Amino acid sequence: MGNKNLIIVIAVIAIAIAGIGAALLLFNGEPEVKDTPPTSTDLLIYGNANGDGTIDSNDVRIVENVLNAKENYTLASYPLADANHNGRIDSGDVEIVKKLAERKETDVYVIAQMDEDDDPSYSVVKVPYPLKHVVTVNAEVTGVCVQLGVSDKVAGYLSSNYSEFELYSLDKAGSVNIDPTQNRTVKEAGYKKIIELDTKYRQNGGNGIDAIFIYNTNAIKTYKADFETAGIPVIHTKCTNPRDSIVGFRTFGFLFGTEGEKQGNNIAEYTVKVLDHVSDTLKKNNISGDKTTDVLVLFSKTSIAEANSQYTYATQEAGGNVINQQSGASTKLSNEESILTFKNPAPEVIVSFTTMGFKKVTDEYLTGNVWDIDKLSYLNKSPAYKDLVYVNASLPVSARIATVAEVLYPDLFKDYGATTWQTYADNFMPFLDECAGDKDYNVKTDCTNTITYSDYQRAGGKN
Ligand SMILES: [Ca+2]
Ligand SMILES: [Ca+2]
Repeated sequence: MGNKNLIIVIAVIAIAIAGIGAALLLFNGEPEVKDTPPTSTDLLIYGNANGDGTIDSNDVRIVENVLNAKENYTLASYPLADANHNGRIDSGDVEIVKKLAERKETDVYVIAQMDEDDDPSYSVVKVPYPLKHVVTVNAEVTGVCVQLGVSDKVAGYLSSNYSEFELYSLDKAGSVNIDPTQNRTVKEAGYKKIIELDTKYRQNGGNGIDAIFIYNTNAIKTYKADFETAGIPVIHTKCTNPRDSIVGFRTFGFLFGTEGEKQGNNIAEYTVKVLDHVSDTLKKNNISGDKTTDVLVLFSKTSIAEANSQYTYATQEAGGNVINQQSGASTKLSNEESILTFKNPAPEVIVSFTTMGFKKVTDEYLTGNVWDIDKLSYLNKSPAYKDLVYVNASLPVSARIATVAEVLYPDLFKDYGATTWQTYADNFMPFLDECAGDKDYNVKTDCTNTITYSDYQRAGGKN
């Protein structure tokens, strides 16, 4: 063995030992030192001074160093060190970050995930840690809580169109539907029910409803001021946007205490793994530029996805060239011409995201809702008419992207949609086994993930 090789071997062993040392230290609760000022953050919580994916002794040390004006430690470099969010560094920041590092009860300031045009007064929200009772409005955020395994913390949810599979863990935990007549917006009945729940959970010195999770401002519309008066914080999330979901699952998982934190981190890591696999596979096969598939992205059957829609992002992460990147609000297809405006380039595939729950849809649904109902008939004017694929919008982010990647590049991602979804269901939604007839949830036989034109024909569709 030459000297050079020996040095390499020693270096490798040294790294391995350092790795073991770091692992042992982690096991004993002492994390490796991470003191560099953050350029972005994996966990949107004030007190996460170094911006990594957790709050630990590193953050405590940084906040103390900033407080003591140690060289190179300023609030400007470590803006998240302001744990009590009062614009300056003080002993209150140290107090909060120490409690968070030990996962003890405290007030915590969380950064909301919002669209640019959302009300900036929502951008930082104070909530009690850990969250014990929340309300979720919108299927997106309800799904996140279910996937985080914190259904027992969801005092109430709003939705009218869930299947019993999706509701299983919520029903089992005694969570209530705050207004079965509404799907995405809190109206009077829902507002009253939330206040009722808040009163219930304030008894015996409780905090009441710790937070309402929403997907967009439409969710609570005119009730914003009323919830402020009632002292119920509202948290925006963009948890179904691929990249936002990674930070979102870490952040909102963290807020629910150690179990939610663990599950949120695992989901975030799995999502990163799937996104990396898709982009690596595309890169390895030189799929870029002209070689990408041109896609028209629809949702809710006749709506054209806008540039910052969760569906546009999902399709782009799956390697699609989205041809309908219009700015502003999503618009509806209204006539034959509206589908023909997309011709330069023309779509090779139309991906249409439609909420189908976690169950298999019936042939009647397939023939009655897909392609041949009157208002959709103009879809058959598109040159990509028979290349329209409905993708189940209920699928979690990683499964959704894997499924779209398979739709767009079937040779490169054969079976990847189903294997990703099955892995996700097995690891993060074990309750689905209890829903399945044979007590073993199989995404291929128990769920409809996509509907193609040939599926439609097989079911008896004639258009
Ligand atoms: Ca940290
Ligand atoms: Ca402060």
